[in-house]
Amino acid sequence: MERLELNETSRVLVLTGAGVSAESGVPTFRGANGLWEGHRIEEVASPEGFADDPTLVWKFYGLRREGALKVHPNPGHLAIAKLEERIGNRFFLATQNVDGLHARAGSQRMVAIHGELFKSRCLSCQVPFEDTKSHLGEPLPRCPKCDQLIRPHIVWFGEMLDPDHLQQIGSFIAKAGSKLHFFAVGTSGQVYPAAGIVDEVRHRGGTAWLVDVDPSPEYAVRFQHVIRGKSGEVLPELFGTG
Ligand code: BV8
Ligand code: ZN
Repeated sequence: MERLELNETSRVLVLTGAGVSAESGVPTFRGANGLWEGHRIEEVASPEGFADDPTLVWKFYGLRREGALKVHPNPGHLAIAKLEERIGNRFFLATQNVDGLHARAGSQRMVAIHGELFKSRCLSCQVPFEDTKSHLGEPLPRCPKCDQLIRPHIVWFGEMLDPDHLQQIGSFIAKAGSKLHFFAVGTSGQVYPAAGIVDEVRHRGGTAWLVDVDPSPEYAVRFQHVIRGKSGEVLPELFGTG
């Protein structure tokens, strides 16, 4: 397998998707071919879906909360956290995953660009709070202050990502320029704006690597290096943190 040669000016940006949690036992979206119990994920993970049927949407997230509480970080998560430990502020991680496994593996310099499964927020108060409850089989959760519905603190399809997250990613790429090594790990590159990060990296002269057990061709063509394999096996070797 190709080796990553880092020197003391190299900077590393990692983007992870559902594939990096697959070896922890968390199902991927493509694996479910975009369906959950016969519903299209885009329908369930959307503000319209929540407005139409908040009970169904809470069932989707409540079951995922229960599942995510039972899983643990895998060697792929750990290799990413170890690389951060080694190069400090020359490292940054953007994850599309909401399962919290990167933080549990020790990652700190990171943004969860599609939200966090174990946080909820009131539709009108808007302040996110820690919430590990599945709310399954209970009445819909309501805000103790204003009695408005509570929703998962997740970025749904059709919703804006946190501009601060995008700003942190953009400035990391701009500052790194040609010194940047960008790794997209376990993502099919279908969801924007995350899927567009590789184009920004290339535009700035960075080097792009894709690590995926089954790379999607229309995404892979945008990378200089494509490594086919499981992230839990590839990353410890590639990052030399095995
Ligand atoms: C926005 C939270 C705009 C939910 C997620 C038409 C209609 C409506 C919207 C759009 C449209 N066209 C484009 C859009 C925009 C839309 C989008 O891109 N849609 C796609 C489907 C076309 N994007 C949005 O809506 C975003 N917001 O654009 O706002 C806007 C602008 C102005 C004003 C207002 C709004 C918001 C996107 C965020 C959606 N939320 N997550 C939840 O998780 O419950 S997305 C969700 O799906 C995940 O977070 C993730 O991002 C995505 C799934 O992608 P992956 O992570 O890549 O997972 P996948 O299963 O696809 O792939 C896994 C890969 O791993 C595979 O390649 C597999 O081979 C590999 N793998 C498996 N095992 C392993 C492995 N690799 C290595 N090792 C292994 N062991
Ligand atoms: Zn409230």
